[in-house]
Amino acid sequence: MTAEYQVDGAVAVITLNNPPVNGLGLSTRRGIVDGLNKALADAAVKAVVITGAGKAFSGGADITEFGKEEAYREPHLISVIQQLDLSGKPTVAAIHTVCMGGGLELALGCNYRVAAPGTAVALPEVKLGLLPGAGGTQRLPRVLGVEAALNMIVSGEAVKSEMLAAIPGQTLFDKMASSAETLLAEAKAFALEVADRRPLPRVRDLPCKHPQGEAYFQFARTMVQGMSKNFPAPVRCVDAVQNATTKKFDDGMALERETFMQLMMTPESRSLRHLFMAERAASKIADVPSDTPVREIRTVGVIGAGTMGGGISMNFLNAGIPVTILETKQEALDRGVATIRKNYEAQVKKGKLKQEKYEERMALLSTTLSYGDLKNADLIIEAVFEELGVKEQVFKQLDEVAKPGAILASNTSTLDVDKIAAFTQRPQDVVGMHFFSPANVMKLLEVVRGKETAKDVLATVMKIAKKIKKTAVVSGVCDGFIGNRMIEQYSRQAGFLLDEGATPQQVDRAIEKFGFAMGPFRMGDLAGNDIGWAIRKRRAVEKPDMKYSGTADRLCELGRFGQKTGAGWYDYQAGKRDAIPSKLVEEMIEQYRKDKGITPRKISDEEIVQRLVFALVNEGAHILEDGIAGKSGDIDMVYLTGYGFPVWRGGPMHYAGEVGLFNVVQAMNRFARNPHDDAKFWQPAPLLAKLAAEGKQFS
Ligand code: T1G
Repeated sequence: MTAEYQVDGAVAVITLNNPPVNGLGLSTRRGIVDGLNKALADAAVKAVVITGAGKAFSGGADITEFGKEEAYREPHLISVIQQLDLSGKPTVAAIHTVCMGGGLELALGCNYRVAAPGTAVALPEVKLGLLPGAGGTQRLPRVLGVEAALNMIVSGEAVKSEMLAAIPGQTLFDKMASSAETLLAEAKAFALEVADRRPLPRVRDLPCKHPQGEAYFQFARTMVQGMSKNFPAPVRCVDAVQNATTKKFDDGMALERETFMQLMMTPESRSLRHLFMAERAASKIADVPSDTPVREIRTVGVIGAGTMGGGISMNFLNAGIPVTILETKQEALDRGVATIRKNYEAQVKKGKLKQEKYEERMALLSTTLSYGDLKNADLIIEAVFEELGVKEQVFKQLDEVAKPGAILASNTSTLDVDKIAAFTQRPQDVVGMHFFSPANVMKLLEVVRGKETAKDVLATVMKIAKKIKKTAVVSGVCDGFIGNRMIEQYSRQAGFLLDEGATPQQVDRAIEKFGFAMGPFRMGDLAGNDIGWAIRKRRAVEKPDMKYSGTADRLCELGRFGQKTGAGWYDYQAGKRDAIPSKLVEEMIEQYRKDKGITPRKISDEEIVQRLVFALVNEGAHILEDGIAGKSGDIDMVYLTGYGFPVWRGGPMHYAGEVGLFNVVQAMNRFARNPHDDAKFWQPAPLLAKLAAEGKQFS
């Protein structure tokens, strides 16, 4: 069992030992009960200390058990805590490092709690679309006070143990240890001190009141509802904590349990649990062992001080890593540095960045016009003009000057990383690092693995991505990698919907109601419609049979590139970003339909959403078949962190599973029969058809 028992004099010690964070899986739960029974049966034992081995007291329920039958096998965590409640000998939780979710609930079931400073304490269940399901909503308010407890439960955020110990009147911690190193000894000594104290103090016996109960909870409920309209769990947390102040303990517990089981079954919680696992799984690469040695990244070079180069540089400066930016002209360097300064100054003005932090970061930045100054850089990222010839110049120079073992990365979003690698004598050190604009804001980083890219290069880039707070997803080499390859099909469908009778605002409204941050036409106006225009021109040469609506080209021929030209799919007033439906664009679309002999029809929002989202799903399935993405969860992470897909729907591939792949395929068959659509595209990808036929999901 993954909980050890030993006796030290009159104190028994139960040590949770289920690496990496002592998740309360079945074997751990059994180990606790087993240890408790031994302690109760041993007359020499006067008190029991429970603590955690390694880097956590406990990270809570074992998320690797979610969805498995072990999670539902007795002893449930609630049953374990009931044994603590019924214990005839004092139990002391010795808490350190991480004490979260069920781990905190376990500690709350003990008679006493001794904490080391610096311990991250949280009830993060709400982030999984749940609420604490083992008494957290009933016990935490009893020891921390209703308002502090409710804040922790609704936010799910971690609070340091010493902050909680400072809350007036708190009885969460009976004693603060002087350090994590001395915690166990101090907890044992404390256990001996209280060994004979009776009655044993139980959190459940404490009163729980709020002086203006009704009014306070009404206010809390209104606030929480306003902030979490797409998530049911937060407001249920408010109900549960209110129950702690109005109902008997056992009744409050029963209601908490009932709510927990209900929330477990919600699509929102399934999405959040899926994304919690997908985010952690994304950093694992099937054929790159997690103990692959990584290269040290002490200094970074960035080629290009444009929008991307500047944004990329800020990521490393923010992580305290020195950056040297190289440009070909001094004024380009000056412009780039001025933009970085402006971005930081804006954050300082908003109070998001301290002045001294800003100065610290700028002190890490240097600039140069000479490649020779990059000779010591451990990682060099080029962010120059998106044209193969220009990339060739850059990588040939880098090959000359970069030190052996330096990682050479390209920020390309559409070019072939293998071709770029072939410009050097060291293709094994070349990788794609595709940042998304604005690079210092967007969390997504597509790590493009060339066929020669070395495994330790990948492991290094995945590690440095975590350090600069990016969600890194590995992509193989293909046109558009993962995100842009899928968004191209999504955009094609958006164009066909206009041909067939929808307006840009109807399409945007429908998909934004579904939950996207921004519809395809507002997105085009923001990013620039000329980007798609250039890609379609390339397509016309490379893939002449790839069908598009002609409306986007006509829009660009009118010079309506979007916000940057003051008009795009929508009209804009000077200096404003509000998208105003454009009569001129609607007439252009109507004329296009006439030219094509298309009689417009009324298109439902449901069809709009299905065609846009299932286009992502079908292309995503092809991407999985081609091995461009290793896991469907990776594709979901790309869409969540790079394209504004609604979190509560879990990403396109997860969402397809929620709809049912059978139903997705049926819808695609309907779309294939539409003469104005692209029947060839709507042939279900073989992987999708296979899974649908077997009644399975992508993950
Ligand atoms: N169970 C099992 N494994 C876990 C885990 C957990 N609860 N939490 C993290 N891991 C794994 C993670 O997958 C990774 O594995 C490794 O630990 C390091 O994680 C009844 C039902 C604890 C603060 O939501 O917030 O209790 O990749 O990279 O940055 O009310 O993980 O190494 O193989 O994040 O140091 C509530 C979620 C569950 C805590 C550590 N608990 N975890 O952060 O490392 S629901 C949570 C975290 C519950 C009860 C309900 C963080 C962390 P691998 P990491 P980290």
